[in-house]
Amino acid sequence: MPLNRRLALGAALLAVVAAAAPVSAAPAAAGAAALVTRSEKAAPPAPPAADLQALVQALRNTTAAGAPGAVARITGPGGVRSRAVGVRDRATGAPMDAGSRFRIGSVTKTFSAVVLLQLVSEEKIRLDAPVNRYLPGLLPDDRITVRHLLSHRSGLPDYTDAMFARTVPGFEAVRTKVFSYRDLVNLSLKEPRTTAPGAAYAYSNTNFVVVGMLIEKATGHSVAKEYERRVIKPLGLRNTSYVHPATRIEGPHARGYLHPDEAGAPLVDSTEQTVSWAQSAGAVISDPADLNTFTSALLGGRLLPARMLDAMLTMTPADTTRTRFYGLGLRRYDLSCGTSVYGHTGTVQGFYTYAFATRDGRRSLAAMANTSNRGAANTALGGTLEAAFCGKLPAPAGARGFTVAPADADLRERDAR
Ligand code: REX
Repeated sequence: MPLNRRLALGAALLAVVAAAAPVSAAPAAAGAAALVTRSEKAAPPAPPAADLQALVQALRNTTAAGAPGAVARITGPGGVRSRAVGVRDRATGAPMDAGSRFRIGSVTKTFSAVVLLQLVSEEKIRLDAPVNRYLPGLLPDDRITVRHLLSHRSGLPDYTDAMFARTVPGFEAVRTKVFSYRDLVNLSLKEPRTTAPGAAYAYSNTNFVVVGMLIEKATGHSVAKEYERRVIKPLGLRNTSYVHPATRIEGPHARGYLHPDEAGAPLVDSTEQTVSWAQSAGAVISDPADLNTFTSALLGGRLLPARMLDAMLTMTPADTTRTRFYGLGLRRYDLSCGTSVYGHTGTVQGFYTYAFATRDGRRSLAAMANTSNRGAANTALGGTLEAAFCGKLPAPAGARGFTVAPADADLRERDAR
């Protein structure tokens, strides 16, 4: 075997050993099925150059699949590149552009996880302590820990499954509502738990509603204030805000369009809503530049001490393809070229989002389509990851490969139930 290959193999073996250590030292980390499949610390090879034509193709595929518009922005050592197709406002015909704000949905979970892990590093909260230690009597099981919430292993059911079983009526019923966190937890507790604490990954918005409660309890401040002082201000994110329960998106923004369940029914303009149904699980507003800054800073180690970032990066499989993983408020996608990217996806009515960066934070991608309840458009938007980090054209719809693994697997799993 050539020397360079032997060295690479040796490094890979060391990496496996290094990765295994924190798991055995912290068995509560993620339950019985916990698996760290590779070292998140080893320096990976630089990913292939981004392909801008492929990026535009992925965006066109997204509009062909039913999104009025789509946009992507890449930052990296090569500079900033952004591309947009279609419209951000169907009424005025205004073109989509990279300066538009939008609702980032569950990318909010990464913001909430960062704040919570800062509180852990300040010793205000312990990752493996029961949630009920901080919020006495809130949860029906003292074995549910803070880490279970952040890794979607609490077994707390997702109240949004019932809430949005019928897409447009479900949305219209909550669009101007203001829920307390406790209202949302109570909705969840009406249903049977999905797993025993720690037993398995099961994506649930309830987990990050409770994370919001923990943040407010430990700091005595609103999550809005903590996002502001711990993330938004330090990173200078000028177009990022948490305005719950205000319904408008201030400043230049894309309008969001929800696909009804009924084939052929007209799109519903869903731009204005409280997003009270999601709050700390999904109500942040941002733009592509700020999302690039956020994911690059996070993976670059500028938001959390190394120990906390390592905890966030301890991944377990999140689907059967073994290309999708979940850490603490953070996803990992393994792309077709071998590059792994870290970040989150988001879905709120009218908006699909991807915000990912390489392990070293040097390259990041933010992509958005101003539609939702249209899985094909979300999957097509996921093709921007292949373009940005693998330099590859996305596989055509229906082909075997990365892009056919549903980009919204968590939503589809739940829709199928
Ligand atoms: C709720 C329904 C979607 C959306 C949801 N969003 O749970 C959270 C999120 C905040 O972003 N999660 C995704 C609606 C999975 C993520 O982490 O990427 N769908 C829509 C329906 C289906 O109403 N009946 O598509 O707009």
